[in-house]
Amino acid sequence: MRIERAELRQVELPLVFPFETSFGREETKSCVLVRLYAGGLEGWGEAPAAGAPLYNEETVGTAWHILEEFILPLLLGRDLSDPREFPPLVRHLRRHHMAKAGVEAALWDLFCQAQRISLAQALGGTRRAVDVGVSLGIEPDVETLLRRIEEFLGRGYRRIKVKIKPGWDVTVVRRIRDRFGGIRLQVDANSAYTLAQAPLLRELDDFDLLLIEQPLGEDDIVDHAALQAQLRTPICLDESIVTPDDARKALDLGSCRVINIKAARLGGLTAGLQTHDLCRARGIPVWCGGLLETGIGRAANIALASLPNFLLPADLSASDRYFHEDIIDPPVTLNADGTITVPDRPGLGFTVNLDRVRRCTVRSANIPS
Ligand code: OSB
Ligand code: MG
Repeated sequence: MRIERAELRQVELPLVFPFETSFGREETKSCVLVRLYAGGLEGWGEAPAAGAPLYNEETVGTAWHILEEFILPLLLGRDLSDPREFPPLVRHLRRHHMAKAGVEAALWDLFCQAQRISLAQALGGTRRAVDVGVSLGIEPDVETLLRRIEEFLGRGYRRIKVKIKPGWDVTVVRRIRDRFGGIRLQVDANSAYTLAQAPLLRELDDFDLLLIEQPLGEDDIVDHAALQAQLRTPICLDESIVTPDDARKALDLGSCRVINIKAARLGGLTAGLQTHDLCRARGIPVWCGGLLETGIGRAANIALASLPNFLLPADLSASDRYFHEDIIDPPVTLNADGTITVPDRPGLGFTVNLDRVRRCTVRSANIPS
């Protein structure tokens, strides 16, 4: 399939409610959408870099620059016979994983449409529906967070993840357990602690959490190994795992017992698949993380989460948890049993609503222009 041309769009969608983590507060979702044209078809992908380099080093600005100046010029005019041919083409460009992942997702969408198969089928998915949860941010006070949790449990979510940071951790988790009993509960620190705070983190062992996500440095796997040796609760790494090889090293060191897979953080769906397979071979459960994706990025995550070793609920919620109006039709909805159905239509399995995409576009470019 010859990739003829591309369109980039920076979009901004107001969030239904602000999302605060240990690294900052977001009120608007920004990202770069990649649209590729080939053989009368078009494929869509999302580079979920945010406005500021807080979760990782990328931003919408860096993603745009790298896509426009480096990645797309390498791809356009080329004939590919499989999306897996893309990562080797851009391997010499260091990092910029989210920018690469946006293009790779659009390629998968194109190839799946051409073969008339769903993305889940192309990736080797085995589930018709995926178990999901909701990720809730830091709130001005604990009562507000408890009300949010109650609201989402009421909507049918059966796993709750809460963001923690020093000063918003053990007491908050205790209040959640006191109020809601034995719900499936996990926490995410986004690198807010140091190994010196191990005694405090050990207090979390009393609350039967599914896991503690990324307590220490975003580039660390050594201190995490020391911490895991002192904790009963499994550590799950997110930020620290940016390649499948990082996963191997972290598992060799004992830095974690669970891995959060975000294809965008790893540089694309192919690296996501490789990380999944590696963990599966070593008996390590994985789950699908999220980056507040629009429906375009979410659709790809749903397909990936249908693979067999995704054994814990995903950070994939219905469109209405994030946006008043998503940019895909139909929007993603939650089933009564707390799952999201994996679409079986060709490609992403949802239709991109061009009208809504246009309305939230703040910058666009055609390549070549
Ligand atoms: O660390 O998992 C994270 C959102 C933005 C950046 C980092 C993270 C998150 C989430 C939200 O936890 C997951 C989602 O619902 O998309
Ligand atoms: Mg995380």
